[in-house]
Amino acid sequence: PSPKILIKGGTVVNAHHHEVADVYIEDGIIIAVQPNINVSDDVRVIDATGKYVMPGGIDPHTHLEMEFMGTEAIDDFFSGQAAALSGGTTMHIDFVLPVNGSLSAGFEAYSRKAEKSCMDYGFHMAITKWDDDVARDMDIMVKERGINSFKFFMAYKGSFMINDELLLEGFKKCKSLGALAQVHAENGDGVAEGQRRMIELGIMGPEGHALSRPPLLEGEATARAIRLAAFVNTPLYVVHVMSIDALEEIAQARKSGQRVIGEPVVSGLVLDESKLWDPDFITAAKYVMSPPIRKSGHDKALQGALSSGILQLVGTDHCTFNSAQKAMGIHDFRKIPNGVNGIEERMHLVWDLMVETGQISASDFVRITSTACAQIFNIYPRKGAILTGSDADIIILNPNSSFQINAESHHSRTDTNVYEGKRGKGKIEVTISRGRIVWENGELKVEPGTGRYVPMPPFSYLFDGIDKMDSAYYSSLHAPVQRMIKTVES
Ligand code: DUC
Ligand code: ZN
Ligand code: ZN
Ligand code: ZN
Repeated sequence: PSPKILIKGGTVVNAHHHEVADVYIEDGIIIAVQPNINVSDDVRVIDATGKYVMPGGIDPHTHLEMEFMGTEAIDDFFSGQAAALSGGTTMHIDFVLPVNGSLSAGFEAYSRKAEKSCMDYGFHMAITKWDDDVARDMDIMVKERGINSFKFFMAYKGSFMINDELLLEGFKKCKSLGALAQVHAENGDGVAEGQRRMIELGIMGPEGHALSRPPLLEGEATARAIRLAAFVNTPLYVVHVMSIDALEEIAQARKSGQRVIGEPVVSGLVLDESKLWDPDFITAAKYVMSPPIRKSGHDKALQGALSSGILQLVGTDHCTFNSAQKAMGIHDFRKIPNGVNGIEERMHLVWDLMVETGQISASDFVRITSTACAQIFNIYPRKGAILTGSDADIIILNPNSSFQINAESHHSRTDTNVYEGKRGKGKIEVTISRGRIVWENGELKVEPGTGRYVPMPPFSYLFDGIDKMDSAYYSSLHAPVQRMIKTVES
């Protein structure tokens, strides 16, 4: 049984409001949020005076123990989650990969991997091919397994990549199920061509990674996915927006009224590509992820888009490989396993980068690190809020303390950290996961098997009224075509 806890005197921050109040927790649930709550002696009291009490972070984009590029991501559902909790993230949504093309088998495999979980988690699912079995399994995933989002890879030619025909089929299916379509937006054929060019030029090092897949390939795929989603009239979620090119497509689509969501990741907000030119291979290779970390300037633009609301929430794409794994690509950048860390660092880095600099408020911080994710994936207000009845996933941040990041002291299993040496203001001193204090005084208290699967129901607000848009689309067609559509539909 989880203890009774009273968090006293902190500033309770939600996305919609903040106030000085106490928070009382029992059995993993928030029982009361109000000033001056009195409790009996058996209640653990935490003094949060002068500190921020906020919903735990939700990372919408992780890859724990993913089989990828001939190896497996080194953080599993226990180590990755332990790292997350030490950095104030109390839930993540991981991407299930199909097994031998089967979504059901993929779901079973990931459910087994996740049995050792120490915090709550949900699943998206990747769609890597198209046939009747996949379409039927999508129904089962949505109706019986709690999955309401499907990701399509427009890159990774020869493995995950799908073509426009499949993208259209997939988008239509998503729409019929009330599930959100997500895209990894890079032009995979363009990337293959870019890689050939590098090899011809004899550029085999990590810098070849950035040079072979420039922002314009991300912009092209983002634009294509947005237009195909408009054609099907279904909402679209663009994962890891890394460039101004992609950002501008999203901004334009949103301006025209299209329901497009854009997710930058911490590496794209904080880092720039110069590290890929480091003469030491491992130092450079640890920054290899896709889409690549861009030139300085893209980071600032992404920050601005986040503060102005063009982009809505921050993920990480946490997908860690150690130095030995990164060394698989020592003679050929195409073989460097793609991925960077971030699940542990996201909350601290975003606070320091965005709130400390005055780009956003504390309430905005809660929105982009937690609430928006819960709303988009339809688990709000169980998650993403400090409200009576919500799960007690809570962090306490001391704005006057500071953090420092290095591989030696982090909790991830990987032996490097792309944020090595970074310091900043704001320190997450306490993390509470469904009513259990799991991070306090710099100490983790986690147990495998305590995390729960959070099913995500379809039909979020993103779909409400979207068929009215259908009529707008139909009415823009010529009258005879409209009559034909009506005949076919009736
Ligand atoms: N990009 C990465 O860097 N890693 C995992 C998958 C992806 O698309
Ligand atoms: Zn207020
Ligand atoms: Zn991706
Ligand atoms: Zn990813």
